[in-house]
Amino acid sequence: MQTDNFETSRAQLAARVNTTVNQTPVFDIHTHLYDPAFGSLLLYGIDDLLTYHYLVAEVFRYTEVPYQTFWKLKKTEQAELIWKHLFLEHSPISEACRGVLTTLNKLGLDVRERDLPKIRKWYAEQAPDTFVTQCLNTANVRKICMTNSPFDQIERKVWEKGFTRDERFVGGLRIDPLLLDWPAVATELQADGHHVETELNQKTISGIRHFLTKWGEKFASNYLMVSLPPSFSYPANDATSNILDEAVIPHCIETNQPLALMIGVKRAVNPQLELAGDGMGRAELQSLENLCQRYPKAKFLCTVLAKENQHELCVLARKFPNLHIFGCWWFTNIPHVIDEMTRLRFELLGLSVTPQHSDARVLDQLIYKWSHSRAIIANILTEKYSDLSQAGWQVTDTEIERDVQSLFGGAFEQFCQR
Ligand code: RAT
Ligand code: ZN
Repeated sequence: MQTDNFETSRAQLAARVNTTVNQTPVFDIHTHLYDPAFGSLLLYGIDDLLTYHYLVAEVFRYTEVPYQTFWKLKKTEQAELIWKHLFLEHSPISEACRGVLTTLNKLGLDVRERDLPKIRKWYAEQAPDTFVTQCLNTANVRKICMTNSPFDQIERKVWEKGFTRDERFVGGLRIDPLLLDWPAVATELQADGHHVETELNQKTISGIRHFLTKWGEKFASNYLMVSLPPSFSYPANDATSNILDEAVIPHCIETNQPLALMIGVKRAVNPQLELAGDGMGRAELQSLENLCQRYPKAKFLCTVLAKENQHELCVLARKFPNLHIFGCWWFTNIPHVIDEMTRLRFELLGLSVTPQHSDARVLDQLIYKWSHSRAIIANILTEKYSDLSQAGWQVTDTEIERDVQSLFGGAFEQFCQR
């Protein structure tokens, strides 16, 4: 009898939590999506969904088509090859494959038919302007942070020309080449009108600061970001540490913007796979500890790629209020790892984290990435609230709403404003 009561109240609690998690709009703090004013840079539709680099890596598990031949194919032909191998010849159980199906299904398409031409036809009938809103509404996303790079020539042209911004798409300043490719990148800063030399002297540092100010203002950036290799080491006697100390961190403190460190990517492990060819490795988080300790006035956002680094990262965040951890990044964005990481974070940090971002590169991906993550987050939250009820603490609907808002962007916004 008592078990029955417990089951009933647990089911009711799960229903309340699910409703709130599904109805709370999210601020997606790291994506590769663009404001619709960027035109063709904002990818959407079935061919972009199918040629997502996560799926390109997977198709080469099955096909013997040479890399060069694949890259010479038109996007539609690549998509057909991926559809054939990953969806028709094998059941599409990987997370990236399943994501395509969740997306189509939630957009109202019948995936049972396995009919690619019909799916294409449906997409061709959608009006691009309303499709953006349809995707955001279906995914229940209120705001999206872009990844804006002053080193991307195509993107730069749009910024230089100017456009009316869609307020749902906010800026983020990406600086990988500045931190990882000095002095090669100095010529790009010079061409952009900044007085820098290859030597990191005072003149160069002020030129770099000028560059950061210019693009940060143009993008109205919310934060600065960089992806770093597992070998990232700080402090070190190298250009990366020097530029961090002299330019990037002072700029972040002065403009009250966090610096997002995404640590653990090994670029071009298989260059033939192009964008799909990056790998990963375990990072050495002592460097992050050194940064948080040396710069209590700077704010750091961090996500790490290796599963093995997640526990250590949570413990670091317990030590440093200037560190906010976010997202299940890239190879960790698979259900069993999201489940494990989210539990780890909640149990060590309570609600002072941003458990997920989408990393979407194709607009429609917002739908599956958030739907899959919401289900896992709701399940864990239910379990945690249920544990509290065993101690006599009954969470109210208002408290659930407050907590979910915080997880879905509220805590991040507060951290940025601090
Ligand atoms: O998840 C991805 O799509 C990766 O290719 C990367 O873009 C990564 O998220 C990054 O921002 O470096
Ligand atoms: Zn990314």
